[in-house]
Amino acid sequence: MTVQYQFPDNFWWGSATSATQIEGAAFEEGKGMNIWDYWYETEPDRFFDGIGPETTSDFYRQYKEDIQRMKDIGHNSFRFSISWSRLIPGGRGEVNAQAVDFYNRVINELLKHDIEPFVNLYHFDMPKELQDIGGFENRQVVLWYEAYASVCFELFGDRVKKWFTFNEPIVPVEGGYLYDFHYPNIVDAKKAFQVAYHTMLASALAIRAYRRLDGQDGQIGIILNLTPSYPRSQHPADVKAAHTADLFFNRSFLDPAVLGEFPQDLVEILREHDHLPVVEQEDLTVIKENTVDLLGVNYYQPRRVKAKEHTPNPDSPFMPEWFFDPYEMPGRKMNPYRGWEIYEKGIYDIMINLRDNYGNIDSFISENGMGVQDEERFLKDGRIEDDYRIDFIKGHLTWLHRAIEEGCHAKGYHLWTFMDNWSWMNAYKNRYGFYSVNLHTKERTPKKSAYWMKEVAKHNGF
Ligand code: BGP
Repeated sequence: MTVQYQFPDNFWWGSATSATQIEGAAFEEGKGMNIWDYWYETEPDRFFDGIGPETTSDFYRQYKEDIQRMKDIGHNSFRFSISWSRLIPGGRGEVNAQAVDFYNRVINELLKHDIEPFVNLYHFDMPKELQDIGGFENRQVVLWYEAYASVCFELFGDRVKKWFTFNEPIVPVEGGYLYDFHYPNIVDAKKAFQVAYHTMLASALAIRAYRRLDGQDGQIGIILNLTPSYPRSQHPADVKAAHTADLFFNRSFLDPAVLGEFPQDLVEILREHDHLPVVEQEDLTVIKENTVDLLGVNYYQPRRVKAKEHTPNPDSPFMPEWFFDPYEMPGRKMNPYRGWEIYEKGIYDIMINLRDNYGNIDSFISENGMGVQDEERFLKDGRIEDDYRIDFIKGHLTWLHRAIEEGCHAKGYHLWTFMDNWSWMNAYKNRYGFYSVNLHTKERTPKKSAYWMKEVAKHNGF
């Protein structure tokens, strides 16, 4: 294989997953209930084909073989999340010994195969008991999260050296408090901003706890889904719309995580519309002093906007969409299954922005991937020929490579995801994995992209 795009030494090749989406054993071995288990139990019809989080690829039992499969395709790193409600069933209080044992076995197995564990503490899965008292709306839950994070560092931090406080903290805010696609499906912008703010406080408190503990010498960061915000035109009204969308959807989390403060323009907008969250003064010092070492970037699609066509009715509920309209750019390339735009250069624009405006912080692509419906259509001689996925990855890696050549500190690329897994509302509708999974037999089969990735990892490029 001739290598045209050579990546820096020790580049992280791997994939990302989350507990609820892969573990299974949702009601077993001492695990407590989280909001997904609960929502499925009470409203199963909300989920595609009525399939809930107890039907997964069963990583809980097959982790050993799966880690061998990771090794087979050249992974040197792998992200999974700890399920808060598995480790501490009620969200606070007693630790579940079976969970400790499970995560120890996973970590040790990864290390045995020279695959570095990247451990995320929270992937949309609030313990149900804590959601009942308001979830992250409630300041007390922030402190229980900090306690949970500390337990994880103490139990596993001797071997885990890459930690992440949250995956995509904006998603539970959007889904749960603004747009009604995640539990607790409330639509209330004031609550949304409170939850967002408390999440960033929780992240900073966990980082502080990590740094205060003896013997913790790894890196700690956060994983954000960044959606570069592009205006329809260079007309000042369009540019302003894109700037405001960027404030709400990217900088609201990126600035406090990396720079230690919230963007002043955003604070002004919220103040003007009486939507500032309740803040205790000393929190801002905690946030200032506990910024991340490492940033995971999940990149799927950009956000295209234009100036508002109609002034919003001041009596309607306050929403970020008061400041811009979505713009469907003619001719844009789409993933028709997921309905997301594919714009490879977005990955480069994100990296350049991090280089120029965020101190060129160490980062990596922590998720990028292509969900495809009815993938069995591409089955040939027992294997899914997912050339579209290879092209998708190549396109993004080409731009990532260029960003690195231009001095960006991008350290790795993780695909979403390792094997087809359960997804929040969509269950098994869209498949993303390097491995396909037969939901009935749980049998895993490498797709063409898995073989391709093996070569990429081996040559550290393509
Ligand atoms: C990200 C999440 C993942 C994953 C992925 C694909 O936002 O971090 O958990 O699910 O998106 O999205 P979906 O599964 O909704 O197609």
